[in-house]
Amino acid sequence: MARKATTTTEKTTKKVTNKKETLSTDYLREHLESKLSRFYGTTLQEATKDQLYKALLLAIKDILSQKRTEFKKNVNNQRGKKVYYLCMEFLIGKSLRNNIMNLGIEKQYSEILAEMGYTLDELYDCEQDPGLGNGGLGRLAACFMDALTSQNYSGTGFSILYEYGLFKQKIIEGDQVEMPDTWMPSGEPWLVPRTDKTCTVRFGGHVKEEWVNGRCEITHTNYTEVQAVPYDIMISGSDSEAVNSLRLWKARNINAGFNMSLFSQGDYIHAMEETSRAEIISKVLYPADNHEGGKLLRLSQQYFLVCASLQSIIADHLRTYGTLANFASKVAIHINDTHPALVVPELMRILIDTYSYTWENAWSIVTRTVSYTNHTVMPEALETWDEDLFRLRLPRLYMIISEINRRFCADLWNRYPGDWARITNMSIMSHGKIKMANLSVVGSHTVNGVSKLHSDILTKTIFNDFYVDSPDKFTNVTNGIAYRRWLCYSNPSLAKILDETIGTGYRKDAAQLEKLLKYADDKTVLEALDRSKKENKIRFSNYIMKRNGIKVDPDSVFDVQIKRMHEYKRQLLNALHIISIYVALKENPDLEMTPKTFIFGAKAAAGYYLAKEIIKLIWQIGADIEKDPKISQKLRVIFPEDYNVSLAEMLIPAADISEQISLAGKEASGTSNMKFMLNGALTVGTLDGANVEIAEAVGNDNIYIFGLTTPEVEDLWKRGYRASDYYNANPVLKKAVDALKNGFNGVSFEHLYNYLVFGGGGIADPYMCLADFDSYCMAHKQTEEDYLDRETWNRMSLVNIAKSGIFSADRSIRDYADGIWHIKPILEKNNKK
Ligand code: 26Q
Repeated sequence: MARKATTTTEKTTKKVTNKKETLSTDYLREHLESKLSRFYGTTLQEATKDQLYKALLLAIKDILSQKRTEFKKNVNNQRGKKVYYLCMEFLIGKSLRNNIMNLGIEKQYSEILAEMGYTLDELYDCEQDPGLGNGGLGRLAACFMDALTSQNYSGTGFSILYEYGLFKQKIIEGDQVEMPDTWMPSGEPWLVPRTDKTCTVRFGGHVKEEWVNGRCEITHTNYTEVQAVPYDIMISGSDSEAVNSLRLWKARNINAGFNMSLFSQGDYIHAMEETSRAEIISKVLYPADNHEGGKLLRLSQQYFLVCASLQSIIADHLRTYGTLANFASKVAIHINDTHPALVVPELMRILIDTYSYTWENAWSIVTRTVSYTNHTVMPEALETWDEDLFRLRLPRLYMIISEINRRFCADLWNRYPGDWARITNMSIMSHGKIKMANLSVVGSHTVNGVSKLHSDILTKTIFNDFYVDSPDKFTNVTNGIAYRRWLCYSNPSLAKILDETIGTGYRKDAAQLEKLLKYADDKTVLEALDRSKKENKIRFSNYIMKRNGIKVDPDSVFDVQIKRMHEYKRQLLNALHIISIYVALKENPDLEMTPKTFIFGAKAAAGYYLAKEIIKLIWQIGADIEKDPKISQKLRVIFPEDYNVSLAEMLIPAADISEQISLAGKEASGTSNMKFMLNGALTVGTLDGANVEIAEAVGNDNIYIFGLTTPEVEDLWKRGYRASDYYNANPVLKKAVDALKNGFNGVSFEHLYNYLVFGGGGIADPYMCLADFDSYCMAHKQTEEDYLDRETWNRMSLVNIAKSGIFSADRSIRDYADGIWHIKPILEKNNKK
């Protein structure tokens, strides 16, 4: 179906509007042709797939950019309050499909590409997955940008343009090997460089305070300056007027690449060194997750993000209002975990040193502007900085934090005289460390946890003293997910069933998913769900064969655990259960069971030895089973390497069982639990994080809850946990744990055996896998029974889908907007309701 060649000059004179109805197939074809001709000197007929991909991307960027101009006009006219979301990670995943779907123009593009013999899916495959985040926290930030934009809020994300995102994972004979992630070539076209908005960030040097005419003048000398260059990614919303930006900062040497004076003196090496020193700040994402780093470069990254973002926020505010007097009523700054907590002292510095505010007035602005989300209660993940290191790198901020702390402690002393324990616990600086969580609480007007249980634990444990002091500061906002991405776009077969059964209203309003409950006894709908799951399992099997060369049987039960590898998430408990099945099958190869495929996806922080050992264990169990043709008919374990957002998008729709098995009290929320539920998988989980709310929503008949509760864990911990008691009391468990000594596929895991039973140096089995083993196995037994009754299983699956609406990020964002940021959606110019 060849079409006539077009001319090679850009023909687009027509303005792209933000109205969907004007984006006709003919118009978009012409628009795409103009991109091909202008940038590649080619035509639709002659373009290669790669040229088509790039031209399509440019076309979408054009549409977004026009929409963005319109939206910005409305934002400025309405002078509403704006929110700025600061986060060291934004795990956005691929953008092309999401933008096309959000803009509602997939049908038009499918038609155009079909004329060329291509499908949209083929072009989506050209995009790489940018890994600008580690896991849950970064993905949450991305889901929140989507929800903000889809609901017409004005919000900007700020982060770092890491040249290398999270490492690519290779697994070689069970060993994780980290490879650099060069995401830029295919991701770069989304970036809009805003070199006109470049600013500078200062590190180190000496600070002098001088009293001149009754005010304290600050002079900062001998500092090093680094440029921060912004690159914007436009964020589309679904069926909305808004286009927001994610602004990513790239570090650049102040001499724009090279010190010419050193260069002309022939000192090439030093000229290069100077450049790399500055630019190293945005080189690479720290691959830690729920684990403290404490490295100087990480501190530099945090300050770099904060300093550049605040300059951008203030410049924007001054452009509109010409004053900072109304700053707190027009600006909300949110810090996602403590990583951007330097916003508090940095905003103080700017207000006092640059704009001559008094301490009291500056503090009032800061504490009315900043809010903070905590994502963990685990002590090893709570950031602290060594005071000496901090003072050298950020001398002025050190002075300001000291003064914040001095005033704060003096106030505490007035109100709790003599209560040293309380004051030490609440102070921002103690024992030579700066405690970032305390700085965040003190400098924010609101602090929230990310699930009901987590928010409750915060006020009862790590922030209890703060809570007693100011209870109104603390609140909960349960996490949510961009459900259109995680259902409508990544699971089209389920979306089609929903469209046909309950209408399309749920695509705008997730609460309408509940309409599905009416069909809980409708055999046609239940069977359609069953077929859709099967289709997705086949789709995943084909995908994983192509991606990793792994063969899976779509007729087996898909039991999935995908998340960062961490002791507290207890992939080891899952492994012990698999070993127990394996042992049973070895004893009786004719044992009747529905074939099961256990699927894992996980990266371990590069320096986290135990996590890497657990990857190896699971991989070797899988390899060992493969050697037995009979057993591997019934039991398989696969560990596809390099788990990322794109893999999740294929795997979650195909899952039958969702493993959410962290030790109660440890997982702040979890968000994959919500994605699985939305896609009809049934949860085997502990009462931890958002699992508690999932159980509440679906009822105990539609979820497999097992294990100790948070108070039981605490109680057992206090009484003295002895893993060996469980080991000795349960022969099935004992056999599974003992099997670690002989190992799998010729590799012994005796150290893991020791870790579980004796504890090498520390307490044995610190995350209580052995205590929960028995009830975990019982939960699994129940799933096996229920799975055989297809109607019951499908009904449970239906209830999970129907009840997942509350876990939409749209709801989370409305909670933040109404309860914390106090912002309102931007109304269309002619639609002021
Ligand atoms: C800290 C210091 C130095 C280097 C790295 C870090 C660091 C980096 C990332 C510490 C923590 C993180 C990420 C934490 C995270 O992803 N937490 C998860 O957040 C999700 C969203 O709220 C929750 O659903 C998960 O329960 C929580 O584990």
